[in-house]
Amino acid sequence: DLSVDLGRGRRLPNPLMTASGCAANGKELHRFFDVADLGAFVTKSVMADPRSGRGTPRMAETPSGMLNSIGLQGPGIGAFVEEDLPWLKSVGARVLPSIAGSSSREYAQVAATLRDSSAFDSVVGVEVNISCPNVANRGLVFACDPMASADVIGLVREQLPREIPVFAKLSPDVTDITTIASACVEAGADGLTMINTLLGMVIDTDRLRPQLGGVTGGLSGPGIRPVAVRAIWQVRQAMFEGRLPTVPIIGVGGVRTGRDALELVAAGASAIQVGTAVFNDPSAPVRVLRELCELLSAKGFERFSDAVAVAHGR
Ligand code: RRO
Repeated sequence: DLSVDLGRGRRLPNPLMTASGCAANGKELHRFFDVADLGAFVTKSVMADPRSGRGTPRMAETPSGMLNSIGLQGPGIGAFVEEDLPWLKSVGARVLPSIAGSSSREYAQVAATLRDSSAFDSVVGVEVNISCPNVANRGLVFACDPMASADVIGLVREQLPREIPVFAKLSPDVTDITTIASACVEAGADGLTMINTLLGMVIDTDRLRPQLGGVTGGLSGPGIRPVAVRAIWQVRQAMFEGRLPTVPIIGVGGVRTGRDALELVAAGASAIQVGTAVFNDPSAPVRVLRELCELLSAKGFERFSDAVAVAHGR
């Protein structure tokens, strides 16, 4: 049994998802596998208006993974609900849209537009991205400040029907991730997605200038997996100790194989997102699901949920 409880009575058939930003609106990946086979499809964070993002170059490869300074490029929520969401619905995907804003009002506006859209019945939850590293103030104005995070989450929660779980996507670039996690859950988040990219920078040693147009960027891929494992572990531990209510954690960060996924699951993740790995292997999300399944059976787990947080030994 691979099914996953997302909260608010919402169950997914399996724990594998795309990670926001790495699969745009789904059409690219649907050429390689059926996106309806995933537990959920997570779309690129969408804001109120269309945005072209930061100047190029805005991607760099490093030995530890990929650095991006995209800067929230996107079609805006209007085009998203008119084109992208209906297309995802037409192919039978369960959609977890990621939303963003530059103020809590903008987040609320985006959530309300989503709620009122004709294809909203394909939405299984909403991921609130409070941690984009590539906007003014590094986007971390929300993710680093418990009150600002709570404000955004509370306003978004108010816009959405009861049966839609709200996930807060957290940044690893904070002093104490459990404080932010706790503020989000108290404000109404039904779950947490950990982690967004880790702030980094690359210098071109020929030109002796920053390699990315945006100077700094978000690091994703294998190098951040131990950071994701640590963040998930710390927040799950805080839940065990009653420092915050127990809610589902979606794990994301450098997962390329079923074994990588199991590491995040053992730390406390109830679902797994695969992002950067799709650039090398577009079918990575379904391959990881297959590998995870085989690994769980080989280890004698009858239900996926029995493996969640197993490394805590409780
Ligand atoms: O668009 C981006 O630059 C971006 C976003 Br919204 C995010 O949440 N994380 C990231 O690494 N890049």
